[in-house]
Amino acid sequence: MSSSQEMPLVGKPLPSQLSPTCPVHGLAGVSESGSPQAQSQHLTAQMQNSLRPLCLSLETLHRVKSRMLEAMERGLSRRTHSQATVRMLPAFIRSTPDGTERGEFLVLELGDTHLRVLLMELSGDTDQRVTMKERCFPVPDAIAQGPGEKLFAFLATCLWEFLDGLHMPQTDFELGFSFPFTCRQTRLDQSYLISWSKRFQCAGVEGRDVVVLLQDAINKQDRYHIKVIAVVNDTTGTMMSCDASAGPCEVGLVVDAGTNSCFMAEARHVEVVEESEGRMGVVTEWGSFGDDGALNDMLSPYDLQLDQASLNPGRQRFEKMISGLYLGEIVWHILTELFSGRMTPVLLTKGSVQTQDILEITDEQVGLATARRVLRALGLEASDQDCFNMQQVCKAVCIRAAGLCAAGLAAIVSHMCRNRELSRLKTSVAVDGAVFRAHAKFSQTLQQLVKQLAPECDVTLVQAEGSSKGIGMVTAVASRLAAQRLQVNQTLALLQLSPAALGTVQALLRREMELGLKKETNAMSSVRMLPTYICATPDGSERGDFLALDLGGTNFRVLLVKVGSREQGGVQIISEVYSIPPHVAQGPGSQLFDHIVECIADFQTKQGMMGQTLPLGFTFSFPCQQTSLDQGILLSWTKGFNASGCVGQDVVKLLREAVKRKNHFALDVVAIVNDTVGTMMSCGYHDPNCEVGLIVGTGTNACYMEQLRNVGTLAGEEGRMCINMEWGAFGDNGCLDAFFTPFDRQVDEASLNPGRQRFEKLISGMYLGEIVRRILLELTDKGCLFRGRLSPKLQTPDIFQTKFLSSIESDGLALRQVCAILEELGLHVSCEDSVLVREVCQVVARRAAQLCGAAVAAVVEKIRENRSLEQLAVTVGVDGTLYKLHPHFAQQVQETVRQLAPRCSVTFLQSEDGSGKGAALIAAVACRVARHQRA
Ligand code: 0WK
Ligand code: BGC
Repeated sequence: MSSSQEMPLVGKPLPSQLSPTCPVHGLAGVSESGSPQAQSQHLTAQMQNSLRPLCLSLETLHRVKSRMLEAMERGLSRRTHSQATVRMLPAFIRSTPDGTERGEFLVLELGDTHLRVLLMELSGDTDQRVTMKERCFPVPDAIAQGPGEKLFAFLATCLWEFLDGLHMPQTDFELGFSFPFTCRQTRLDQSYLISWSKRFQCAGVEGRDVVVLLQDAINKQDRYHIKVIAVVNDTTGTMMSCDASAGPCEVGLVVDAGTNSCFMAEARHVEVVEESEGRMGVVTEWGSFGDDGALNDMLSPYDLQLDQASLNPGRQRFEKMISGLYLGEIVWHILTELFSGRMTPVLLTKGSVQTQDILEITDEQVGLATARRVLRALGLEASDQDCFNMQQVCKAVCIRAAGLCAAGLAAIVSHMCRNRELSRLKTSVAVDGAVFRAHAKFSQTLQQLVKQLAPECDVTLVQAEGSSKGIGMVTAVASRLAAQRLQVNQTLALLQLSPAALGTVQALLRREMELGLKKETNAMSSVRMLPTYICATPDGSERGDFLALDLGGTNFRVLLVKVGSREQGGVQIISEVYSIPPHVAQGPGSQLFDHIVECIADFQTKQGMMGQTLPLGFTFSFPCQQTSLDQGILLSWTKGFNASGCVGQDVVKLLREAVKRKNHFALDVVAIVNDTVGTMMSCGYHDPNCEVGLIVGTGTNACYMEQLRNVGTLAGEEGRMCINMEWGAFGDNGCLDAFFTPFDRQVDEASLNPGRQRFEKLISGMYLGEIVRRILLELTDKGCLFRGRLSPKLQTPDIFQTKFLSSIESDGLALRQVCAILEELGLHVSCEDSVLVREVCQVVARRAAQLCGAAVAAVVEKIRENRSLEQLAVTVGVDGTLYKLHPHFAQQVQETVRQLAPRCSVTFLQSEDGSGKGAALIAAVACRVARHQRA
């Protein structure tokens, strides 16, 4: 009962009190354009009293909207879902049509009175032609209220009859089933009936999966092979019937015998389902909104009377105020009040006023004539005033229904806008049902009120082309997604490694390590196991100032490293980052080393160190055969480097020659160090247990402390030697071929060094983005992505940077931002596309992390066995942008090591200062040793 203070009877009410649904004030007030006869009539006080309970102000509708929003949240939340009145049932619709759907699909649409069987053909070409053949079968009461088995047998028989009638050679079909009853759906093709409604009450179906019941009935013949791939609520069928060209249509609204709505929610907000990516169709089942009393303060006495007399008192409150099954009855209750003094047997009969009639009565042209006909049929001699009153009653009831619907719809679109973090939402809403079709003003009122109740949303109502087409589209989309998923699974399966496969990689690397360590077999191994002449890790007694260079990663750095006692603050570093342009990295070697010398000179100048000659540690992150600490023959370039005239040369000598050439200053190179070794030393300074160095950045590699007796390429039995494994080349001898996918081969063939660094090309930052790009090209080609449309940009090598993987996979990144990254690449991206691209990134990065983990497991197991230990505790010093910046990489590496080396407890220590510090510490150790030897 709306409160009197809301609706003054006389005088001009405040705008907020203006009730859009009140005949006196609202849109349906004294008919502006009605017939002249209507012009002369007016609302009596009695009429106003009868209609006032139906008057809902905009304020009230805002309240309905916010209560609907709360009820929706309760339905979406895992915690409150089971008690929620608005159940928010996931429909497992993950995508809307994208215009590439093609093929022939069967639809079974069970309506309140009829069953519609339909064959829909989609051309799948640009103009997406849709042809439909259909047939309707009336559903007798005996079927609607008989045993469930009979109902499904009836559905199957109608289907066969329909197909027989088409005389088609084809016998294989996919089918979508529209079952407009409250169901708990667990998959698109699995749905359990919760409760019947409208005129259906078949025994033995509630609680059962209606797809299984239908499929079993259909399988009782073998003329046709029909697979039920989707069960759809009529609202989702309505939503999906929108023409894709009308732009995104992500809401469906049905006001027919019953009422219901659905929309495409953000999957992460639908807590009752596992899926957290992309969208998920949700059927609100808003008919039961208010069953918890949320609408009690606006129920009219007529609503209460109707409910008490209904099949399900206290339930479907919202539906009983809006839908076609009840509008007629509400009017009937009002008429029995208005004409209480002139009662007739017919008027006393429940159900004597049809919704179809009252919808017609609201029509300005024919309404009054229909009112007269209906009142006569009720046994009343109707005056013009009676007909006018009847029309006002019908208008008030219908417009209130439209108002409540608008409040519900406003709640949905505001929810979507908020959850997509949009400032403005633009969407079409597909509407269908007898009330919409028969009452033009219903849509109009709805459209106007939604604008007022959800001003942040642009909503366009689109009259659905019958939900059958929509159900066909759901089936077609389901078929498309299933076919795409198959393609995607087949493509990505190549990159998914089982624990056994990872164990094989671990064993293969171990074998290569053993081959590499032995003098006789070193040349056969793809892992060169290079001695570094580092026999000890820092012991904290190092002191002095050192210069360090760090070449080979993302940046080239020059560092001044001051090593003092812990009291003096330990190690202090001043460094400068310089770039190595590609033309320098791939030009003449002399140019590269001259460039390095220029950078040193620039640094020394800036630090006021010109004229000082400090011992220098040179981190040179490429495979070098060392014969001493300060000599290293470059075996090959890797990553983006390919400077000429260097391979086979001692790079320390090349540096010294450049210093001479430039004659800027003198250099005292005391050590050349691989970045893995520098990283191990740098971390070892803080954790003496650190005996492994790992880099996963532009490139990848590892080193570890090996027992000298095992290093067959060097003399000596006692003590240990740090071995630079150069595992990037693991598999260059073909031992890993079984693990290379076509994408890996493509990346290798297009690289600067085909056939080499094969393991690195599966793992490191320089290549992951390119692997992803090639998979995206393949999936686009197969029509699984971007509607099969490639963008020139995406066809550009190396355009998909590895840093994209890290951002695309970061948990906090909404899909909208994934779309933004892809749109930057000139792609038209759907929500599903971004979900799939994220999946591809996840699979490629996970494989890289697991392979890296398998390799670390091989190394730590080697150390454990070297020392014949049951259990080994060891620290791995790590550096590299991929390991450090990718959101899941580090954890996936550690997980794999735990699985494959359970007898090693491995601590991963991220290096703070990079390997430049390690190089300086090595220089410090070298100087200390040299001092002792001189002493
Ligand atoms: C930082 C180290 C450097 C190493 C680099 C690797 O100081 O020696 O080469 O990490 O990571 P990237 O820069 O290639 O990602
Ligand atoms: C190089 C290694 C280096 C690794 C990490 C590889 O390409 O061959 O020497 O340690 O990249 O930077």
